[in-house]
Amino acid sequence: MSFDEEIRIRTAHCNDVILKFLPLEEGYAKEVIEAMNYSVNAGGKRLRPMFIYETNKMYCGRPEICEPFMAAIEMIHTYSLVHDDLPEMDNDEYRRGRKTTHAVYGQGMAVLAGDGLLNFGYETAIRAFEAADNAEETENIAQALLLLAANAGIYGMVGGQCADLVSENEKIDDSTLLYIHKHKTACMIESGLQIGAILAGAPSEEVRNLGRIGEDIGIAFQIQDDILDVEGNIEELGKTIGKDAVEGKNTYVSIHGIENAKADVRKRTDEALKLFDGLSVKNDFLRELMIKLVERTN
Ligand code: GRG
Repeated sequence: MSFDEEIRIRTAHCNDVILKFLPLEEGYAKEVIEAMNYSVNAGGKRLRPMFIYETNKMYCGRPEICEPFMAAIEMIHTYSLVHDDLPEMDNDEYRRGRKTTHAVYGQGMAVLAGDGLLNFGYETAIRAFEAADNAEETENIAQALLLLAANAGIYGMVGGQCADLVSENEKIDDSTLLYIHKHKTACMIESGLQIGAILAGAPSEEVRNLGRIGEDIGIAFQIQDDILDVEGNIEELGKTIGKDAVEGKNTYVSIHGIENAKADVRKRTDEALKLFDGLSVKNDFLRELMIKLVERTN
């Protein structure tokens, strides 16, 4: 089977899992639930739930425990995209190949849909307790919940988005840019890789290393995003090229130059793969997925 076919099968599996947990479009809150489901059903690569599923499988976890977290992380990720697309933030009209949530439902409803997805995400993850069979599983779920909330919150993705907003139209140094990339992008990737392992009761040393792998891959993923905005192909990317430069954004390329950016992607990827190969269990699919992500052209 080709790798693209393997990705297609796994994405379909993630979609099936997410669908099981989406709220029913009924009652007085029907409009906001429709807007929430519209955003989630718009598709996307489903990377974060895929990471949870793959590391959970590596350490022989139970699907009943990891599935609520797979759906939850995608809901939380989708809320961040819905809010990021709003006119007051990135002001985007298209996302995942369709009109953005505010373009279809209006800004007020898009804010609410994001709020709804964030809260329903946690509500969904908490449901994993219902499937816990023993004290160890209960403890693992509590630990995974804390990690999810910490990586999505003010010391994670929200913190990164804040630093990004504050530094708009300002010159920033490379440590501020690294803070933004790590928190805005890498935290939720780290979270995915670690949550699957935690839920399966993986040794804490391995969970720590998965965090370092996620940080390197997440930052490399974002640097590659910056590179593609300069060198990408419009047809392949399906979006405008050069937007960062036109808007005067601080990117890895604008601060370090394109060659250094490419070298850093390679260095971070190599470091992540070395750590990954040192784990006590293997996952060839996940290894290849990480390489494909940082080498992507779209
Ligand atoms: C509003 C709190 C808040 C945070 C927004 C996600 C985000 C933070 C901003 C979106 C802009 C951006 C380039 C973020 C970096 C992370 C990133 C590349 C997100 C897109 O993730 P993918 O590529 O998207 O996994 P899909 O659509 O495939 O799920």
